[in-house]
Amino acid sequence: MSKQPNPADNSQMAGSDTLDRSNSNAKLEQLERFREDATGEALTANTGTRIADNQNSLRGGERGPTLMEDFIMREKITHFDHERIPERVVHARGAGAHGYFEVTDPISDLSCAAFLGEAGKRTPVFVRFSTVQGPRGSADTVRDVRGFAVKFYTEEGNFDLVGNNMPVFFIQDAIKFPDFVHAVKPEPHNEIPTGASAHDTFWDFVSLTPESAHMVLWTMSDRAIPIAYRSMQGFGVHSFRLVNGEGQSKLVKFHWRPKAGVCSLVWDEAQKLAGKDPDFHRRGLWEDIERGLYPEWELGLQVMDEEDALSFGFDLLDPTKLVPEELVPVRVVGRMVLNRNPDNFFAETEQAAFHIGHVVPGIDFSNDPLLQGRLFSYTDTQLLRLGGPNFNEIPINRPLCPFHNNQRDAPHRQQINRGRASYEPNSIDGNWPRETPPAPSGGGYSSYPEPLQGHKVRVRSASFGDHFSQATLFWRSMSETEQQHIVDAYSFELSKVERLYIRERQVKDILAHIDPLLALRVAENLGIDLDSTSTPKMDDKAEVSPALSQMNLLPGDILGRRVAILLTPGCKADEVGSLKKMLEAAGAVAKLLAPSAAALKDSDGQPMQPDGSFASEPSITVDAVFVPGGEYVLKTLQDDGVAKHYLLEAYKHLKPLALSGDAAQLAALLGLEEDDGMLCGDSFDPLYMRFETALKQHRIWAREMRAKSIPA
Ligand code: HDE
Repeated sequence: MSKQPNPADNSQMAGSDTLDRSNSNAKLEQLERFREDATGEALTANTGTRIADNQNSLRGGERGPTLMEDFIMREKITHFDHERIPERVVHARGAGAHGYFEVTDPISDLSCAAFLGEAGKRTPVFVRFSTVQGPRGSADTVRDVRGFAVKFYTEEGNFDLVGNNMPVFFIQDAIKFPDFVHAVKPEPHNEIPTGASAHDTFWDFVSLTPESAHMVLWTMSDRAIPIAYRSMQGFGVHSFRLVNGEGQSKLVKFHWRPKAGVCSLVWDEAQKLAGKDPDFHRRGLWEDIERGLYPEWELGLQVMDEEDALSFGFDLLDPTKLVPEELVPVRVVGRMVLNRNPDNFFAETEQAAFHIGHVVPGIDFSNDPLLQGRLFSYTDTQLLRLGGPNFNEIPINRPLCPFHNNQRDAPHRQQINRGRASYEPNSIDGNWPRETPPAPSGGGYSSYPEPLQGHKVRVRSASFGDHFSQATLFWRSMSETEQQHIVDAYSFELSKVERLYIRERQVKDILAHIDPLLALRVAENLGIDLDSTSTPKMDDKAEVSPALSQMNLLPGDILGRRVAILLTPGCKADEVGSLKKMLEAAGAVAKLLAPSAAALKDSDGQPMQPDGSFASEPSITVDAVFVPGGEYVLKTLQDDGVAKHYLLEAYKHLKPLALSGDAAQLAALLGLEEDDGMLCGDSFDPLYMRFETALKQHRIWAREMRAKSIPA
């Protein structure tokens, strides 16, 4: 294979945010020679023969049969017939983007990984976000865990951090994964439901599997309905191992912290989006990157001594446990910016093959039994999905650093290996390619020499035995609003379970052990009798972890927020202009919407072209709504059912709404009570200031009770 430029050379990497994008992309393209652009090129067969007619197949006579001889038509249709590959068995639905990782606090004290060792060093990354349950064509906004998989193309090889947006998992041992996945997937007899866990087999399994209690609580929380990929935290989940140049090792948990804060949809909104814009998350990611509003995360580490593996009151090897940040603070070591959309979904996002076993010197594994099983699964699944063992040669998967070995042949081999010896040791080719001594002197990978002892057994360590304490911690750390959403989610999901004994088991055997009040509230909604003597007593002094509540993780700015500006004939041109300017200056996206997609005349008599209509860009696709004043604003909107629904729905979903000038009369008309986010005003500047403050809060939670009476 030809030598590629070293990806660790920062000058080659996706440039700084301020660099001209096309310039930095051109540099990357030098690295990625496999990208193809057919502009200006002739249409050819795969063998290069130029095609004269791509409209008609070869026929025996104008009205006669098509001839077998038509190699052009046959090649084209054969290729088409084979276009699909098996979708991922889990995480089938996803979207990806390119970007870079930059070190802010080098950690050579902890790891000899070169890509983490120097401040300012940049490494290209490809990230794929996904849902777990649904197939490739399913909706983005369903209640589910999100995959958060990052491939770092480091100078020492690829490192894949294949994580989720929740810090724990449903099971403790890989051998249970097929059971769990079979239970959550659509039911086998009718393949229903798509993209949902609200069905009997899922709740049957989890109610019989207490180790899932903590993670199920996370999936019933707002974390399972993120507003955007850019607003999700990411977690490596397992304890991994870092090894430094002296061979010293520490256990580590990886964290991604979003600059955009952690924000979620509300459930009604998530459900409606699944129908009106099933691509909501992938569209948001794509559009933000095209607009230059690059999603960004900090990479943080929680570092623990191996001797402390059991000293926190749980086992660091147990993937159903998190390490509270109040116990071990997160050390931020770098940042990741996504700044380039893929050129081709299939070639990049669909063919990306992540593997928890893709590591570089300085990063190693722990004995977490879930992690250990994953080390087998990911290569195995790619063999089927990508059709053989050469998937590392597919452009999106190949390292940007050189790679050479004696592996040969197999389907779809891309490399043409020169030389006579494909074994080692050899004397015919000078014994090349050769081993490298271990890091740090040589840089060869050597596994941490962890001492092992014990009998060959199939047992679960007793230190994995407490399934409820951390679920309780999570529940108690939630704000009242978040707790209410969790109660609503359990009640919704369990009410879809047909078998009443499964509902009851989940409430009595699981929820009651997390918190009696949680159990009581869900039981009440389901009409289940909970004998208070059967619910365990809880310790009232149970601890809380403020870092777990997303109410404490708001961004403090409005970057990337989408604001609908509802235009009406005669709307005030100066207000619309100022609003657009101020929102864009703050990094928000202003969407001009009108009763139809046609241009209308503003207060100056000038045509104003909307970006879309009230119907084409429904309120569920935006974060807030502003109605500028204008001569006909009241008349136009009060007679327009779609517009009224727009405002009512935005109000119901607790979004900031501003009604300026004459538009303010709509509030009384629609029964929208003024509050911290339902704002009316005659004077634009103060109204805008209040609006922006409300937008920073993301939702007006205090409105939630009142909004329940809104039918939209
Ligand atoms: Fe995965 N997982 N997983 N998983 N996983 C896959 O690999 C598996 C687990 C995660 O965007 C598969 O290429 C087993 C935990 C993500 O392409 C498969 C177990 C976490 C993605 C697989 C787990 C994950 C996958 C399916 C239990 C969070 C999508 C397609 C031992 C830390 C990656 C594929 C992408 C994908 C197996 C548990 C994250 C079948 C056996 C825990 C983000 O190999």
